[in-house]
Amino acid sequence: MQTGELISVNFDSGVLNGAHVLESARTLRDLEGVFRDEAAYRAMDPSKVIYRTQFFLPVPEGLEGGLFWGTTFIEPGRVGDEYFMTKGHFHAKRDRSEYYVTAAGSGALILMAEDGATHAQFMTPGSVHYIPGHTAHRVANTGDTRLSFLACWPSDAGHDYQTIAEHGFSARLRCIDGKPELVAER
Ligand code: PAN
Ligand code: ZN
Repeated sequence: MQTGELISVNFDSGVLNGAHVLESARTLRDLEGVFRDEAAYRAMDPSKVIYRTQFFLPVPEGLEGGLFWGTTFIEPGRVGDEYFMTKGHFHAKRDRSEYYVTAAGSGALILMAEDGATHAQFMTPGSVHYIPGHTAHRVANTGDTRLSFLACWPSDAGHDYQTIAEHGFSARLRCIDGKPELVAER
């Protein structure tokens, strides 16, 4: 039996194990301009890690027909009244879709169509989220513990961060009276 590039996933923590698993981290410094409360952002330690990713890329990036696999771990916390969250992106090839599956913690997947229509799906261990093409996606950790979710996406999807950097999401998930609420920006 051929094992290939075998990796494993711990379904309780979402942690990936295997020789070919890559890792990266995003600190507050990397999230400049993401949160609305600039003063709160400036008052925090820029080297604080907000989220980490592990990923498995069995084929070259950009190859049509392949699939990538990864886990994202978002720490609990807030900048002002906004929960720690991922930068968010459209796929560079707009029609490429993706699955997210929650392993641990609780949060919200914020989805924005190209016309700006935004909605959120609650994430809880075991929840499966289909992200259609042409839809920007970002995850916020609304709980008190680390949020981990698995992801599977096409190897030719690519990431368009620029559109979000320029225009943002049309709604933000804010903590209002202790509860997450999606608030329209404009
Ligand atoms: C995920 C994301 C991951 C980190 O693997 O890349 O959660 O979020 P950002 O890429 O927005 O920083 C995915 O959606 N891949 O396509
Ligand atoms: Zn994606």
